[in-house]
Formats: sequence, structure tokens, C-alpha cells
Amino acid sequence: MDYYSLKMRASQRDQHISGAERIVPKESVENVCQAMVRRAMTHSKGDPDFINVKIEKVSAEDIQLLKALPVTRVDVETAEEGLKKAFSLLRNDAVKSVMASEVTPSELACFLDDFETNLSNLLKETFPMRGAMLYDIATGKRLEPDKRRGVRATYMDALHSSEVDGKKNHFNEAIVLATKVANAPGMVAEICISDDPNYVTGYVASQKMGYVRIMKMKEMNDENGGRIFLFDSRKASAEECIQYLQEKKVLVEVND
Ligand code: WAQ
Ligand code: MG
Repeated sequence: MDYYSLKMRASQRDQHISGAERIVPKESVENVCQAMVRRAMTHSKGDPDFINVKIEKVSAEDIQLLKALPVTRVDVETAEEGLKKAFSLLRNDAVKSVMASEVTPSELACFLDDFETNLSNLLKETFPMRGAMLYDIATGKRLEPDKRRGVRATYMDALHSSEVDGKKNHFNEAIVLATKVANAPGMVAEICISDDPNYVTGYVASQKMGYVRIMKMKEMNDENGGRIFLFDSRKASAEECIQYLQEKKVLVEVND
């Protein structure tokens, strides 16, 4: 069966308003395209003066099918508690990854000293980015070729996701993205906080921990958000990881 990738982005005076992407069977292309245009035209951020819709054929054998990460949730009272929880989960996975390669105890201690400080500092800088930071836990360095934009995961969708879905559903989109990201070469884990001022739920995710929703990671009306992909350059090269994130076609089987 032939599939098509559809991508939409809309802007107003060069400011991004809305975007969406799907991978759907041939017979759904028209309807999905219409739904995307509707999404662009009815966005709360305003009327677009530019909409770009790109439609590309994808052959079925180039598509990787993945099972969605298992989902759990953590309820917290405050954003501070949510962030603390997120960091401790990320730390677990990062330590496992570090321990899997030959490191001395002092290297490990050094890594742990810096880990949380580095991450929380980086999270303060993700706001203006359209993509994610790619943070190398082996060196503490950022690996995105374009540091202002970051790295974007693309070419992914839920398998059999409802045909015409004009509205953004934060969770449905995030579980698909997180599943693809967790399967990228060398990937250790991900942390995500929405840049939507009224969406305070975020998540951390990895193949080891699954997708962990953390119900509050920032205060209401705060538009600071962002994503950091934690990567281990001892396991794969940044190039192959980025290539997977940007080019591999992925459909995610979501159990609903
Ligand atoms: N690839 C890499 N980074 C991205 C991408 C992408 N395709 N899309 C967005 N980002 C980055 C970008 O810097 C955004 O500012 C940031 O992530 C947040 O994106 O279980 O809505 O689309 O309910 O605002 C989480 C759902 C929702 C939690 C996350 O992210 C739950 C969300 P947003
Ligand atoms: Mg957003």
C-alpha cells in the first residue's frame, strides 16, 4: 500500500502560527489535507498570511512501525516538584547509559555533579527554539548543527489515527513524537515542556522508562517550554541520530 506524508505550516508576518504532519494511506490524502488547512485557518494565534502544505509519496517498505511507549503518570502538587521528579527519572536513565560504557568512578561522580545543573540551565534557553536541544551526556556538549533552531523530529504519525483531526491534541502528538525519538540511535531519554501558556503537563520518556506524564511542570500562563533530547555519543554518532529524527518515516501503534 502506498502512503503519503503531509506537512502543513502556517505563519503570519513570518511568525509561526500552526503546524501539523501526518502519514496516511493514499485514499485519505484529500480529507487530511482539508483538515490541515482548517487547522491553520482557525488557530487562536490569528489568521495566517502564508500556509505551506507539502505532500510526498512514501513507500510502505520505507516505513518503520513502532509500538507506542507505555504511558504512566505522576501527579504532583507544584511545578517545582514536577521538575524535580523529571530530573530524577532522567538521571536514572543517564546513569544506566554512562555505566554501560567504561567509566571510572570519578568520571561518574563528575557526571552526576553536573547533570542536573546543566539540564536545568539548558531548559532556560530552549524557549526561542523551534526544535529540540541534542545534549550529549558523554561530553556535556550540545550537538545541534543549528543551535538557534535545534533538531526537529519529523515524518511520524499514529497508525490508523482518525482521518480528519483538525485540532491539536497535545498528548496524542507527543506520544508519537516521543516514541520515535526514543528509538533513535544513541538516544538516552527526552524531557518536554509545552510552550503553550495554558498547558502545564509535560513528560519525560525513554525506551527504559516509557512515557511518563508529569502533570505539572510549569506555572499556568508561562509560555516557556522546550525539549531536550539526551543522547550518548559513545553509542552512536550525532549524524546518524539526527538523520533518523529528520528522515526516517515512522508510524506508531497507539493503544487507545
Ligand atoms: N521536534 C523537536 N522539537 C520539537 C518538535 C519536533 N517535532 N516540536 C516541538 N518541539 C520543541 C519546540 O522547541 C517547542 O517549543 C517545544 O518542543 C514544545 O513543543 O502527556 O505541546 O508542541 O499531556 O508546545 C506534552 C504533552 C505536550 C504531555 C508538549 O509541546 C501530556 C507540547 P509543544
Ligand atoms: Mg506548543
